[in-house]
Order: sequence, then structure tokens, then C-alpha cells
Amino acid sequence: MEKVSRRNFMKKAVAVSAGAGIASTVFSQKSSAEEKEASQEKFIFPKSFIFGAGTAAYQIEGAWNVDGKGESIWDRWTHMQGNTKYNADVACDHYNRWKEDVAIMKQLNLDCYRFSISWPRVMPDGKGKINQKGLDFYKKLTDELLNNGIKPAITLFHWDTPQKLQDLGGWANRDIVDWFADYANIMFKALGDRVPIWTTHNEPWVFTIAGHTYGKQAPGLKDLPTALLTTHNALLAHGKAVQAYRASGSKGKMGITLSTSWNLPSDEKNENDIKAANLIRRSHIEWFSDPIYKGAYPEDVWKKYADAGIPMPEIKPGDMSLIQSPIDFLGLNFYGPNVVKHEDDNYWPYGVRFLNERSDLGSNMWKADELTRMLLFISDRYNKPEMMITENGYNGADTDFVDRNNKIQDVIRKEYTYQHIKAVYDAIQQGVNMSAYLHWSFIDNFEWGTWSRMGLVYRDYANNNRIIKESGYWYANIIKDKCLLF
Ligand code: GCO
Repeated sequence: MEKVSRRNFMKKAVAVSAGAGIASTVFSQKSSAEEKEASQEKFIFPKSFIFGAGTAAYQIEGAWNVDGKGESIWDRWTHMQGNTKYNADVACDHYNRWKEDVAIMKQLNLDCYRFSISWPRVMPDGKGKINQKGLDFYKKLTDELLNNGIKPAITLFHWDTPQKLQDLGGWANRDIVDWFADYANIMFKALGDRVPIWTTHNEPWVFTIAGHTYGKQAPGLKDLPTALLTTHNALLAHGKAVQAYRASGSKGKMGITLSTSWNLPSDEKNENDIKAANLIRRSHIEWFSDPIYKGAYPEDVWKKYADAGIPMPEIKPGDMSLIQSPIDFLGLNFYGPNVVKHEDDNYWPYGVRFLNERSDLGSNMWKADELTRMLLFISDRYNKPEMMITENGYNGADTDFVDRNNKIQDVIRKEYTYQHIKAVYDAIQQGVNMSAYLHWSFIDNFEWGTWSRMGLVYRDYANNNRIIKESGYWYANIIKDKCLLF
């Protein structure tokens, strides 16, 4: 639901910013040499700050049934007629083009590349047998990155549950806590000595709540009680994998990536709208981050569900302390805020409606300042944890094109990215402990049912050729000097 509304905002943003010529209005005043220098002074990031870009296995690899890979729930979902128009059987063909892709990352000066491991590529059944060829693929990729001076950041799970485990209940079966920890252990053994940044899950809200309630993405269930059960199991699996990481003796950083629902009340003076906006945020962000940092689910959200008669997951002794296993950083994915209005009879049991705009804000829903506000909020709430932006980027799906000089002049993406990196900079100035900004995405890829041009690298859908977009060259310069300039 929230994903859907987020995408609508992005579409709006394309139209509005394209029409307003936003890049020229904001930057035309900063033309003199002094001003440019002053702004250089101002937006310099610490040398240790990491700039990078990310992808996910199902979105780029292709080779869905090659070299012993098992089926994932996303293979199953996209192969079932009527669910999606496209599938990612071939996707960016990264499984074959990984070397070329790392060479492009090098051209982009990436400090870090965030990618996910396909669990069924490494363990076709999700448990038991290891597929050596699958494991070797990730070893080769990791070594190639390291040889090119690029830090690998591994996401253990970006939604592609092995279908064989789904057949046993998937995330609704508590046994998945052990299955996931076993899989994580295999990865720590294979790459723990070389990979400096790890996360357990990408966006648990999406694969648990969205995937089990709205019937719009794999595994396509429509059952909120099951969804809530999967949130608890996913958090337990996270905790157990964190403990396995520590036990493995690996010396890198271990965290988790959350999607963010950052909401503006439709009417800032209306108490009910404010409450509704907070409830959505708390059921989306704090539902996962409070257990991890505070060892408890947000009480008001739990009560909201329980009062609606929803059977709640059983919490066994020791569960919350397992979930609370200390992590090194919190990864956050941010695209833009939502506008939320209280409406009793809508979106059960939350009682809210998502709006596309708020009149006083205009319809351009990039509100990069809201990223700063969100980072300050989360930083305060959990006592200044280290945080990384693990995803942020502009969905220019309909606007990117190759011009007569073979260039992709994606000025809107540059503007969006500039504003959001600046928002991270502002958060740092206010004491937030930010260590990385990872752009979404490295390359145009498969957006869970459709194609999306969110990359720094353009992909020709017909032949899979790659061209670095102008935003990519621009980003490469920022990374080189650790200095934000337009
Ligand atoms: C998500 C995922 C990514 C998406 C990206 C663009 O946030 O949905 O982590 O896989 O592709 O966010 O929508």
C-alpha cells in the first residue's frame, strides 16, 4: 500500500520538476567562483564516509535456473500468469556480465557496492545441500570488487525466499529462524573474512507485511495475522544471524536495512491526522527497530492490532533478547514522505488514507528536508546509532533516454540525488552518526514486476548493453573528492 503511494509521488515528481526546470532555478544563482568555492567548503564529507550504489540478486542476476540454482518465490510469482507483466529470468544478465559491471563500478569510483545473495542459488532447497557453483559466483564477484578497491556490502536476504521453504510455510514457519541462520553461517564461512559490511534483511516490512497482506507481491498472501507472525520470525532470524556472525569471528559490521514510512499529516493541526501519520510510521519503522534497539514491540501498535481482534504472534521466553542482539549500524532506505489522513473506515485496521499531495506543500513530493528530519528522529530515539542510507534514488522510469550523442542527460536524477545527499550532510552537521550513502540503483533493473530506470547506469532493454548516465559521471566526481557539488 505505502509502496504504491510512494511510487505515485515519484511519478508526480517527474512531471513537476521537469516542468519547473528545477535544476536551473536552484543553481543558477550559484555561478560565481567564490560561491562555488564556499559551497565546496560547506559540503565536504569526511574521508571515511562511504559513497556507493546497490542492487539486489533477483533484480539483476537473471540465470534463474542456471548452474544448480533453486527456484525462489519471486521466480514462482512472476511465472504465474496474471501476476506481473514481466519476469527477471534474464534481467540485467549480471550473472554473466559481473566482470563488466565491476569495471563500470570502478569507472564510477564507487567506494562500496551493495548486493544481495540469492539464498536458493547457494542452497537450492533453502536448507541442506550447498550449491558450490552458486557460492563460487559470489566469491568471484567479491574478489573482483576487492581487487578493484570496492568494498562489498552483502545483504543476506532481499526477498527471494527459496520456494522449497515457502512450501513448508516460509517466513510463517518458525523453523525458518534456524534455516536462515544456517544459510547465514555458510555465507560467513565463505566470505566473512573479506566482506566488511553485512545486513541480514532488506526491508522486512515489505516481505512480511506487504508480501503477506496485500496479495500484490510474492508470496502473495492476504492475511494480516500470518503477516504479523512473519514479522516476528523475520526478526528472530535476524537476531540469530547476528549472533552467528559474532560467533564466526568475522570483523566487519553487521546491521539490517529497513524501509521507511515517513509520514506528514494531511492537516498539521488535526490531532487525528497527526496520530494517523505516527501510527503508520510506528507500524512500519518502529515495529522492527524498537525490538532491535529496545527489546519490545511498540505497545500502541500491538494494541491496535489486538483490539482489532487479530491473533498476535506468540513471544517465547528469550525471543526479545535474541532480537536485541547488538548490531553495528542501521541501514535505512528513503525515497520520499507520504501524506496521511485519518479516516476511520479505510485501510483496516489503521484507519488512514494516503494522499498524493498536501496543498501547502505542492505536489512535488521530494522533500529532502524530511530525510534530515527522519534521520534526526531515529538517531535520537536509539541514542545515536551508526546509520547508513542503504537506498535512495530517483525513479526516472519514463524520462531517461539516449540522446543523439549517445548520452543520457538525466538532470532530474542529479537534482534529486544532490538534494538527498545534502540532506544527509545536514544530518551529519546536526550530530547524526552517518557512515554511508548508497544510491539506488547501480543499474536500471527489474522493479518487482516491471522495469525501472533507477540506475546510474542505463541498460538497453533490447541487448543489455550498458551506458553510464550523466548522473553516474557526476556522482563519480562527488565520490572522488568526497565533496557535494552540482
Ligand atoms: C525497495 C527495494 C528495492 C527497490 C527500490 C526501488 O525499496 O523496494 O529494496 O528492491 O527496487 O526501493 O523501488
